[in-house]
Amino acid sequence: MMKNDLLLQGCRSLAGEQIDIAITDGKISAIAPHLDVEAEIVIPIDGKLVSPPFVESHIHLDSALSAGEPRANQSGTLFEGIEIWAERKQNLTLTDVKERAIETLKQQASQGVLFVRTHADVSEPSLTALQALLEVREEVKDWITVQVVAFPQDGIYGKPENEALLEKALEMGADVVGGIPHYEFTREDGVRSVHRIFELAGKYNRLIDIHCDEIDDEQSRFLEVVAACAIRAGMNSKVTASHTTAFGSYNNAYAYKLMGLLQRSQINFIANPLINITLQGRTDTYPKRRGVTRVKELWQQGLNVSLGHDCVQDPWYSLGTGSMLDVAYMAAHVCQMTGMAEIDACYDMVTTQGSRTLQLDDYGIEIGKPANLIVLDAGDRFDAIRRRATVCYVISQGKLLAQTEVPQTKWRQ
Ligand code: 17E
Ligand code: FE2
Repeated sequence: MMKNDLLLQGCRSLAGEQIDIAITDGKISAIAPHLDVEAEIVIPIDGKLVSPPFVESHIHLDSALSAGEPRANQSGTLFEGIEIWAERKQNLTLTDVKERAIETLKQQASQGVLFVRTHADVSEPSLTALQALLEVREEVKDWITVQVVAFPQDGIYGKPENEALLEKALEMGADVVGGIPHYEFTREDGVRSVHRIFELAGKYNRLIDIHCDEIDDEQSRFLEVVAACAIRAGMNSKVTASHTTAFGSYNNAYAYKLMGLLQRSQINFIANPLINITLQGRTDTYPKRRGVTRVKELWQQGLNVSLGHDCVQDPWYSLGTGSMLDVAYMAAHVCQMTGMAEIDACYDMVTTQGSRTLQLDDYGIEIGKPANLIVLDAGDRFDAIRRRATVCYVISQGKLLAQTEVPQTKWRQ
C-alpha cells in the first residue's frame, strides 16, 4: 500500500462534513469520511474547520512595515499618504523592500494566506520596488504564491517618464498591469490611462488590476471606462477594479445603469474595507460616508468580489496584521453583510472569490489538486469570522508550513 506523507484525521469541511484528507507528493491524494491509510505524519484535527487557504488579493508589499517613515499621516487621507510615500521611496533599496516584504509575507502565511497579489509602485525611476518584489516572488515561491502588479502610483501621465516605466515593468516580468485614473491630472488623462493599460495588457498578455475611483467624488466615473474596455477587449474576468469607493457615492439612477454594464463586463472587484473606512469620508462633516464600494449589491448580482488588506503598517494605514479574518470581519460591518449567508459570503471573498480574482488554477480542496489548505480553530465560516479564529495549521504544497497554538485562558479564582 502506498504510504502518504500526511494524513489529517477528523476535519470538518466548509460544507459541514466530517472528512479525512491524505496528502502525497504535494497533492491531495484522498478525501473520505474515514481513510484507513498509513502516513509519515498523522495529525488529529478533532473536528476543526479545514479550508482552502486565504487569498490576499490586494496589498502593497513595497510600502508595508514603513509606517512613520519619515513621518506619520496626520490628515489620514490617501493624498497625504501618497506624499509621505513619495519621500520614503527616495530611500528604497532592494534589501529594504525585500526584508519588509518577506517579513509581511511570513505574517500573512502564518495566518493562512498562501496566495498574494501585491502592487509595486513603478513611478520611481530606478524601479527598485518592482525589482525587489519580482525577486521576492521567486524566493518565496516554494511556500507562497505572489503576483506582482505594476502600479503607477503617481499616474501614467503625471510625469513624462512614467508611461515608459510602466511598460518597462511589464518587460521585467510584472504579472499584472495597474493604474490610477482618478489621480491623473484630468478626466481626459484618466480615460487615456485606462486605454493605455488595456493596450499594454494586450501587447504583453497580462492581467489588469486598476486602482479605480478611490475617492469620495461622486463624479469620478472611471469604472464605466474600465468595464467598457473589458467588454470590447474581451478581457472580462482578466480585469479587476480595485477600491471603486466612489461607487458608494453615485446616485442610484446612475448606479442602476452602471450595474447593467458591470454585469456584461464580468470583471472582478476588490474592496479594502479596513483602509477605506479610515481613508474615505475625511472631507465630510456629518453624516460621514463609509467609503466602500457597493459590495453587497455587487455580490447579490453574482459578480465576483474579493477583499484585500491593502496595507500593513504603511503611510496609509498604521494598523494591520495581515489576517484575512480581520478584513472579512470589517467587511461584514462596513458593508452591512450581517445576514448568515452574507457573513459566509465575506469568508468566501477572502478565499474562493480571491482565487477567481487572481485567476488561480488548482485552488481548492479536491483530489489531485496541490495540497494547499489551512485548519482553523472554528466550527464554520461564521464562527471563524466572529472570533477571528486561530489558524492552527498551514499546509503549503503538501508540507506543514506553520503551526499556531490556540490561546487558552486559565481561570485563577
Ligand atoms: N496607493 C493608493 O493609491 N491607494 C491606496 N489605498 C494605497 C496606496 C494603500
Ligand atoms: Fe491599493
